[in-house]
Amino acid sequence: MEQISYLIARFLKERNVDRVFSLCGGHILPIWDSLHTLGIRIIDVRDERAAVHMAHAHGELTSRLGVAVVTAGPGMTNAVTGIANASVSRVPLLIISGIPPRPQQGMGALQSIPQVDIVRFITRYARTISRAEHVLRELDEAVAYAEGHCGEPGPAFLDFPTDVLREYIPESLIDQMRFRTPDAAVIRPSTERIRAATALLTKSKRPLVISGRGARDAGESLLNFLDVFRCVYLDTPESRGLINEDHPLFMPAMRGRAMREADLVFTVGRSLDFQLAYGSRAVFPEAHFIRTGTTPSELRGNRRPEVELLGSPIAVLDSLVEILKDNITEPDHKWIEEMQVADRKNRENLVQKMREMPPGKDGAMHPYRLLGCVHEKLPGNAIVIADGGDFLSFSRIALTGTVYLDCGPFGCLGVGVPFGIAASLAFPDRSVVVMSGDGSFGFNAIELDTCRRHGARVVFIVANNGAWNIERNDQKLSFGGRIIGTELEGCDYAGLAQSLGVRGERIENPEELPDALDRAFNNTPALLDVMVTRDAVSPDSKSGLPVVPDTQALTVWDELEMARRE
Ligand SMILES: Cc1ncc(C[n+]2csc(CCOP(=O)(O)OP(=O)(O)O)c2C)c(N)n1
Ligand SMILES: [Mg+2]
Repeated sequence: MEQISYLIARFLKERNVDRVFSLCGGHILPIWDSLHTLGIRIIDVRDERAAVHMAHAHGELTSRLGVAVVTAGPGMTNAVTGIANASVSRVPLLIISGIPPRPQQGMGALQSIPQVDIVRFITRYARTISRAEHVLRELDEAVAYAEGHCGEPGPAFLDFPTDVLREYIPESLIDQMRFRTPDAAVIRPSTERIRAATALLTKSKRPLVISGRGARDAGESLLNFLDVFRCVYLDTPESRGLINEDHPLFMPAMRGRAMREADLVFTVGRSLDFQLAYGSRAVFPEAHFIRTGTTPSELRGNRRPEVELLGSPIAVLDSLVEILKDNITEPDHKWIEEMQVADRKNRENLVQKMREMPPGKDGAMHPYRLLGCVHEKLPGNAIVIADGGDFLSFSRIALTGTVYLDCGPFGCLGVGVPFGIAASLAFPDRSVVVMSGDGSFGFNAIELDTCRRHGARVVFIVANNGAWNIERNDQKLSFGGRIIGTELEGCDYAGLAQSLGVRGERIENPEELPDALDRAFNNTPALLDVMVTRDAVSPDSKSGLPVVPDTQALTVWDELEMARRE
C-alpha cells in the first residue's frame, strides 16, 4: 500500500524533479512531508506568486519541469498571476494544490473556492483529482500537456482533496509505466517543404532570421545554420543568449531597419506577437515569410507564411544545412555588410553613451551609467534578470547576449526577485544579477528573506528613481503633465535589505559604482540601491509602448498600420 501524497512525491522524483517552490498550508502538508521523505528540496517562500515565478525561472533555465505547490484557497489565488505569466510565456509548469476534503465539499469549508474554474483559461490542463486510482494517470497526462506534446506548452494545474492525499492505494493499482519520462518528440519536416524553403532562402538578397522560445534548445543547430547561410540574425527576449553577442551575424542594434528592409523573414520557434508587429505587412513591407515550429502560433499565428515548416527547430535547421551547404550560390552580401557596419557602430555608440551619459536635472545619475558599469563587471556566463518599466527597457538594450529573463510579453512586474533567487539556486556557481526598477522591486521584496534563508547568491540592483517612471513620463507627455500616483519617494531599499539579513548599500555617485559592484559580487546576497534620474527617457518610452496605441504596440508601427488601412 502506498499513501497518495507519497505517490505524488514519488512521481516527481522519478521525473527528475529535485525541488519544488512552495508555501505551507494544512491542505498540502501531507505532500510536503512526502517530498521531504524522498529528499526533494522544498524552497519555502513568502507568497505563492513568488513560488510560481521561481518554478518558472527554474524550468526556463534548467530545461527541467518547474513545480510549485500551493495551498487551497488564497494560496491558489495568490498563484494566479504567476500562472498567467507562465501561460502567456508558454512555460511548462506543474502547479499542485489542495482543496477541502470531499465530505466537506459544497458546505462552506475553510479555504474553499472553485480553483479549477479560476485557472481554466490560463492553463493547458486543469483538474481536480478525487479518486486515488486516477492520481498517477492525471500527473502523467498533466505533465504531457504542460510540456506541449503536440500543442502549446504552458502551466498545468492539479488539485487534490486533502482526504485523498491521506488515502492509500494498493500496489496492484499503481501503473509503473506512468513514472517513465517519455522521449522528447522530434517532428521532422517534409523534404518537399525543406526544398521550398531552401529555394526561397537562396533567392533572398536581404534575409532576416528571428528566433523565439521554440528554438531554445536549438542553439548548436542555429549556429551551424548561420555558418552556411549568411543573413541578419535577431533574437527576441525569449531566446536571448542562444547566439553569442560577438557573432558577426547577430545584429541586435538593427532591429527596426532589419524588419523594414528584409525581403525574407525566417522565424524559428517564434510567434508573431506584439514584439514583432504581429508580422504586419505595414511593418514588414518587403518580406516573404518562412516559419518553422511545432505549434499553431509559431507556424500560422497572425500571418500565413509562404512556406510553413511544421517541425522541431533542430530537425528543420539540420535539414536546411544539409541542402544549403552544397547548394549555396554566392548571395548578395551588400545589405548584410551594410547592416553589420551600422550595427557595430550603433553598439559602440551605446557603450560610449553608457560611459558618458550626464546626470539628469535632478543631479542623479543616468541609468545608462549604472548599466555601463554593470556591463563591464559582468562575467561572461552571468544570468541577467530584468524587471521594471524604463529600467527594464534600458537593461534589455544594454545587456545583450547574456542568459536573460524578464517580465516577458505579459509585462509582469515583480518577477525580478523570485526569478533571480531561483536562477541562483539552480546555478550556485554563476553570477546572477537582478536589474530592477524600484516600483517593480517592491512586489516581491520580502523574498529577500527567502534568498537569505536558502543561500541564494544574488546581486540585486535597484534603479531607484522614486517613481513608476515610465508611467510618470507618460503622464508628463500625454496628460498635460498632471502627475498622479506615480511617485514613490523616500524608500530606503538598502535598509529594507539589511532588515532581512541581506547586505545593502545606497549608491548616489557613479564613481562609487565599480567598487560597490565588486563588494556586492564578493559578498552575496547583496543589494545596491542606486539613485538614478527620472529625466531619462527609455527606448520603450520613446517608442510609445506605454501609450498603448490602437493597432500596434509602438507608435511608428501604429502610424504605418493606420496608413496602410487608409
Ligand atoms: C503587475 C503590474 N502592475 C502594473 C503594471 C504597469 N506598469 C508597467 S511599467 C510600470 C512602472 C515600473 O516602475 P519601476 O519598476 O520603478 O521602473 P521605472 O519605469 O521607474 O524604471 C508600471 C506600473 C504592470 N506592467 N504590471
Ligand atoms: Mg522606478
